[in-house]
Amino acid sequence: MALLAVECWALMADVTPKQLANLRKTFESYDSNRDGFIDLNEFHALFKKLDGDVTRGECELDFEVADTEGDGYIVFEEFIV
Ligand SMILES: [Ca+2]
Ligand SMILES: [Ca+2]
Repeated sequence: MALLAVECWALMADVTPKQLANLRKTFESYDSNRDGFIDLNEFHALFKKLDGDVTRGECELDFEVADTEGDGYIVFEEFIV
């Protein structure tokens, strides 16, 4: 049976299925419109929650780092790596 990329990563990083489930829950809590991606708006909202006044510009830099494919969305795989 083929493993999903996320499951491969979990094996390599020694992440238990339970930790993986928690990560997915965290991801889903950030994905406020539930489309399976975190976009810049959701990312910014998250940052504001964590650290009061972060500007959108500051967020954009971190967003670009996290969005390794550069498609403007953070998927679960990009989120956890
Ligand atoms: Ca979303
Ligand atoms: Ca992406």
